[in-house]
Parts: sequence; C-alpha cells; structure tokens
Amino acid sequence: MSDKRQRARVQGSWAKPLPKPPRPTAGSVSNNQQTGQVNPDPNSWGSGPQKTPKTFEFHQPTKRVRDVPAVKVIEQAGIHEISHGPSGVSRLRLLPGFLPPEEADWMFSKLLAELPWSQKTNYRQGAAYEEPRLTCWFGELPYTYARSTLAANTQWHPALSALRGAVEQASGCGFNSLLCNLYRDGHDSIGWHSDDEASLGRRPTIASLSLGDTRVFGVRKQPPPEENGDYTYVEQIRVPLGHGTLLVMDGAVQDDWQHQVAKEYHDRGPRINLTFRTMHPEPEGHRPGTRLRFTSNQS
Ligand SMILES: O=C(O)CCC(=O)C(=O)O
Repeated sequence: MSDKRQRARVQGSWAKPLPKPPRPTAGSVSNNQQTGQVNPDPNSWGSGPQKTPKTFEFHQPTKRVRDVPAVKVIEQAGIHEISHGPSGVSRLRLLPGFLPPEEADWMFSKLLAELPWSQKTNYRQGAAYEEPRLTCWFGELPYTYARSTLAANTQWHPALSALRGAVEQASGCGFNSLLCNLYRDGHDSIGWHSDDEASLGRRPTIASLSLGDTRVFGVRKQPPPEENGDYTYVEQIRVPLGHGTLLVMDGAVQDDWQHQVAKEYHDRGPRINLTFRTMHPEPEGHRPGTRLRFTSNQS
C-alpha cells in the first residue's frame, strides 16, 4: 500500500502528510541527543523549537481514595468509650430498661398530659423559626440557646422530682435543671448540635431519659480543623433510644462530638426526652447562650 493510502486508512482522509524528520547534516546530532533531555521543560512549550519526548511514563494518580467510615450502632447496656481525643475520653453510658415498662408507661402518659409544653421560637442569622418539637424547662436559672431563652421555672412536677433522684443515683451525678422535649411524631426532630453553652460548664454530664416511641440518637465526631467543617468522613454512631432507656453523656462528648434526633419518614408515635443538666450562673457581663466553642446551630 502506498504511504498516502495507508495514512488515509489509519488516520482518515483529512490527515495531513507527516512532517519529514530533519535531515541530519554531517557531524550534527538531534536536540535530545544534544541535551540528554527526555521530557521537555513545560515552560518552553510553544516557544522556540519543539522538543519531542522520546518516552512516555504512566504515573498512577497520587490522590488517596478515602472511605466514609461505616456507621456504628450501640445497643448494648454499659459504658462505651467512643473516643480518646482530641479533648479527652468521650463516654456514652447506656441503660435500657432503666424504668420498667409499666412505670415508663405511667410516667409517659402523666408527663404528656400534665407538663406545660410549648413551641420555642429560635433565631438563626436574624431570622426566626419555630423549633420542630415542643419543650419545657425546669431549673432555678434560665436556659438560653439558639438566641432565645427558656425562663427559670422552679415548679418541678412531682413526678420529675422523683425521677431526678433516681437518675442522680444511677449516674452518680447531681443535676439542678431539666430540659424536656416532646417529639409529637416522626416529623419532629432536633438538629446536629453539642450541649456546649458556657452556662453548662466544661465537660458537662448530661443524663437523658427516653419515654414513648423509639427514636435514633445520632452522634458524629467533630472534624479536625484541616477538614474546614466538612463532616463527610467523620465517625458516626447510632443509638436507638427506647421506652425507659437512660443515656448518660460525659467526658469530652460535648467538645468532640455532636448529636441529633433526625426526622423519620415513616410513622412514629410521640416520644418524650428528659435531659437532666447542671446549670451555672452566667459570669457578670457574659452574653447568655454563648458557646464554649463554635458548633452548628441547634434547631
Ligand atoms: O431527644 C433526644 O434524645 C436528644 C435531645 C437533645 O439533644 C437535647 O435536648 O439537647
């Protein structure tokens, strides 16, 4: 086959004739032979005579493929050390059946009917929004979070005073305040946050008692600073919290982790969650609700 036809077959009929290699003159050497260079300097591309590389090397891309860690599930009673840093040991203590079923049933009906439930209005970037759940607050001090305040309320329901004693005994920790949450159905929720307002003190112990339908308590690790607030690759844990279950968060949980109860897209009955806390008076001149560190807004 003639050179012209062969080129037309292989490259298409539009292919131009290949440039003829420069004819060596007596005593001359090629550019590459002269410099010993295989890969031309990219800075010289497009300027001056082109140097044709003799060989190509394939380099595997060096970018690491990262796996999103599998979500862990904690269902077993006991003390679970979920991390050892960066702020210290973070612990979840889980006690399913802390309240026996009949007692939990009685408590649930009583609190649902008799607590002064209301919907709190919070603020984010100057805009008001209603919390997607109902709350009520007991304690000698007010509690400010998400730029709105639950007023002090010393009228503890007698059933809650009795529960406080039992929770203190089980957790070995004293509490002076209680935030009650009512999730009316699966659409009610609480967004990712940490209970890290300065009024709760450093490394607070928070005891959370669940009554009613089971909801999943999600926990995710705070990303290291180099991730710039990206939670894609952080560790995640799911803790199903059933009727009568006590969960105690302590150590560095509020520093190193966030938690939430996400919306669910299938039917859920009502659930009450009681979170016992210890509030400290805000120092003089301190803005209430200020966080110890930056975390995303609570909703
Ligand atoms: O409902 C729950 O289990 C969590 C409540 C909670 O995160 C909170 O009150 O800060």
